[in-house]
Amino acid sequence: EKAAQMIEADPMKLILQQIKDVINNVNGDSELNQGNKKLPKKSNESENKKQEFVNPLGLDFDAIEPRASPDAPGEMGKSYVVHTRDLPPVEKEKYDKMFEQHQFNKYVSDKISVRRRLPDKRIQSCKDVVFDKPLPRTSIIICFHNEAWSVLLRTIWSILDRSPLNLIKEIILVDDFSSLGELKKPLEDYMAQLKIVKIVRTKKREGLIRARLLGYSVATGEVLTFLDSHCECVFGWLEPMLTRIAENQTRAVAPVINSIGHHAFGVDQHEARDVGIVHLDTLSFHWGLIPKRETQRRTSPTEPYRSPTMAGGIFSISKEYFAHLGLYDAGMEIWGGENLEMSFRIWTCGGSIELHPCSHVAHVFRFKSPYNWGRDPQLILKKNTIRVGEVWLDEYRFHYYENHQYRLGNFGDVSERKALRQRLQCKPFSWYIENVYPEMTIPEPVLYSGEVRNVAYDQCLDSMGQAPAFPKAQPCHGLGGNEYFRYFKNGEVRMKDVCLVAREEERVVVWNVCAERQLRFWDYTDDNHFVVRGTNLCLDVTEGKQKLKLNPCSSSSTQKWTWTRKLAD
Ligand code: UD2
Ligand code: MN
Repeated sequence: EKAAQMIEADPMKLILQQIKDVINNVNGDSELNQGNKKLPKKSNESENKKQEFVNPLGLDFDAIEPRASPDAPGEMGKSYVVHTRDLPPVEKEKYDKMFEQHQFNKYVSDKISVRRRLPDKRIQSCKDVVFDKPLPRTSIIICFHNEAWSVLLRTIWSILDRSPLNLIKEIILVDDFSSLGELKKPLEDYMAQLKIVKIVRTKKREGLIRARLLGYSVATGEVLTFLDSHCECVFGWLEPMLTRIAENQTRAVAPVINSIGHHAFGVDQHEARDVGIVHLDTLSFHWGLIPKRETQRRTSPTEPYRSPTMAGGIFSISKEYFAHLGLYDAGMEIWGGENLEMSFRIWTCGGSIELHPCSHVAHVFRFKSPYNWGRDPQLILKKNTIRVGEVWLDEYRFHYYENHQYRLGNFGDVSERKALRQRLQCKPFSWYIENVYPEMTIPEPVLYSGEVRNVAYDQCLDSMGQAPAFPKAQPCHGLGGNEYFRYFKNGEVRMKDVCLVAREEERVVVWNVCAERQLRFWDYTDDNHFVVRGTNLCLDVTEGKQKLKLNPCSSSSTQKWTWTRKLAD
């Protein structure tokens, strides 16, 4: 109550201070760091021995929102196809406009009941599990920015209709500064009927990361469960996640994320088939096949998979553990990066991420972000991602930085997050690679990168354009581009898949797609020479200070080249 009032007064500032305090009190000696602390058993308030769907709210849901008939559009998760050619022009215009606005078919969603039924396609052994132990109660936190009414409501009804309500402490809707009118008073009026839903609103656009922190600050359940605002929970989704956390508080548990088609809203209910992974060169999240070692480790079909990363939107975590780990990085904006930050943090600081094969939640995946980011999305994502790299990746961050030619831009202050990592005594990223994600593809190490500057003439190696090209020495322009190179541990001077190649016969160099049987390996010596490996030829500049030649190696400074930066030995 009190917290809610403070939020009214001065939202983010107070929250962030509160959050700072939590983070500053985090330390690595806690029992939680031992990795096997159970959630304290609370009173029988959270007993859920009965698995019938009692409605502790005493509400008549059907009076609030009657269900549609079984043959109505979209029932049982079926697709509902609308052919725009059959629509009158006015309708067609509406259809297109809504699609453009949400990047999914709102027109179709509006035709489907917000309480549509879904089939239960879980594997039989999941259906057979009996949950007879008391489980902790969860706060469900859903952040949204201008979400479509029918889609948001369907998310909420899918929780109400398919979860044991005695396990839900509250549903917290965090409105991240939406402008749509229906998400204001009408949403409040509607949700007031449901009693279990709280609405909090940011006072300016905060982005999903700080919006979640606002949700956290008002949550009162023992467990937090995050959901996107365009999800449909499948029967039995919640209990398996809560069970894992009740057994061990350091587990973050995610469901199998099924997809809701963004055109026809059909629900595809595939079984668990992939885990979350990460690509180092782009520092981006991907789905990857379940590693063999993991399938072999599991002893039962209902056992969760350990996942190196999480997709980010849908998971449960103990509230105490979430705080112990340092919540989220409040310096991240709008979207992206927080899921990897969370993943590395959980694993290296003593916890684990699991993907539960018995828990299913469907989510509308889109090709394009529908909402306004305020600034260039690429820059925002880059900022968030660099914060992840700076704090968690040690020397492995350079693979990502190389991709941006080290133009990191202003990524803010990360000292507090680094201090957090210290206090929690988290393991190095190399430990994560070895123990959590040994299948990770590690790009060839880069030893040097940047400009290659000739000592005699103060000119820069320039590829002179796209391959194939004849490189030259040119005035250094400092813009990267054709004057940005990398020297790899294997001896290649390369950008992406293009190599600096020696032609021994003609004594020249060319810029060409890397291929077998090329003279493309160089030894960069302590005295700054590029020697064509296995020869006595060195990269040299002659004639007009521009033309590159291969000459017998000598002490001439025309054969000496320096790099902008040294990254490793
Ligand atoms: C995925 C995650 C998402 C988040 C994101 C990386 C799933 C299913 N989804 O992208 O949760 O981890 O990766 O950051 O794993 N939102 C706001 N304010 C904003 C922007 C978004 O409240 O400024 C809300 C939005 O309405 C939605 C949620 O945050 O409910 C996630 O955004 P999204 O659906 O665009 O992200 P998604 O699914 O592409
Ligand atoms: Mn989403």
